[in-house]
Amino acid sequence: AISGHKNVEPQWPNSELKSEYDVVIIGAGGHGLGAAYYLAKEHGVTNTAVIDKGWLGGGNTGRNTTIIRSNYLYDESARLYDHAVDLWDGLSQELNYNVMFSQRGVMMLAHNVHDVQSFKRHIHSNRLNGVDNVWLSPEQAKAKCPPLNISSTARYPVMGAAFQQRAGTARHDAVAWGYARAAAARGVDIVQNCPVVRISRGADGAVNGVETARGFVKAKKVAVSAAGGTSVIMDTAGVRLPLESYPLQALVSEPVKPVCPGVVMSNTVHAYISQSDKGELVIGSGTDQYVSYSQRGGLPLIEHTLAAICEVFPSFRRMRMLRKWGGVVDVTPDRSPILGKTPVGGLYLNCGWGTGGFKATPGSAHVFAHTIAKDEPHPINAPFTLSRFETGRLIDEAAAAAVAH
Ligand code: PYC
Repeated sequence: AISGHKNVEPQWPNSELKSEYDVVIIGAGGHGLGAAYYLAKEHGVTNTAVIDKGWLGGGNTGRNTTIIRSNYLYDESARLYDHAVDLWDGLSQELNYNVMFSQRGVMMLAHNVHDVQSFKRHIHSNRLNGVDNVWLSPEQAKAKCPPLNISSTARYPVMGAAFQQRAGTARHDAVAWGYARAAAARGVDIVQNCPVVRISRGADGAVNGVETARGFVKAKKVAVSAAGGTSVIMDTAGVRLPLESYPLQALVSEPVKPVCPGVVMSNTVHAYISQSDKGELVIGSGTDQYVSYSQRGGLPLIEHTLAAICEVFPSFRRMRMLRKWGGVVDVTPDRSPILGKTPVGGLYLNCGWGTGGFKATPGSAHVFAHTIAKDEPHPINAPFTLSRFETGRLIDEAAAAAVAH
């Protein structure tokens, strides 16, 4: 939209699609644009197109609640998500674009004995992996977020919380725009409103291009970073994936003065909240319980979320909600991403992030670029293979994934 306004310099050109590229990336969200940026910057690969069926950042990058954290249970995940936190810290300088990364802390509330045990297990595991995460008493939790109801008679009593200080939020659009501008400056073509309808394979079985709404484009390598649309586009290359796509909804309230300093997640009741720099309460829900590719969800889900928010933060009961939206999250059976090579030569896959995609953006993009450039995984994404669903070496992060999905 910005580039359509009068007297505003476009921040990146709206490129014409060429007939041939070294790399075509499907999906112009943060992950795809970031991969194009790191391919150019760190591997010298600049003959790249990032193609999107809609507008840049219009998928899950622009439709999430911007939570960033790395307090996952297993070593593999801690390395991956903490690599992302390390890159978030410094991304504004790296891109010369203010992505408003704010390490305001993420607090996960424990409402029952199971939560207490599970979060303490995560804290111990995180410490062994060098990931900061500490246990807070109910009083310490309230000191960090005064509107929190810690009464022992509350419907959802707060028995303590896990708190990661290095975690926080960033400005979602700015992440896409920053990577887009920086990638375009290094020669990457960004092509919007151009659906890819088929991934094409040659006689040797390897990819040789993509069929788009604007014609065929030859490519030596094709990388898919298409979130909820992944299974449909990968099917055209003959690759079936263990993915299900679900709507995930969020909503914002009218703006108020600062009242909620950090991010508070209540995984048990499927509600999480933070306050944007504009003052709006940003509230997220669990996934709808049916598969769908629609970027909206059912009202009962957000009614449930708001009912939970009102119990946990009674002073928010009279807030009015302004807008709601939905993204489409692609979910694997172990709630960890698939990030690496595929059985098809020259075809690379970045998907299955469920509710965890935004927080991973720079780390995922960085190791995905390495994988594409070198045709082998970076040590950090090596465990996140597609083949783990055949071998059984799963990375089960269902408990760390925060909300039911
Ligand atoms: O931080 O895992 C998360 C999360 C879940 C839903 C939205 N963010």
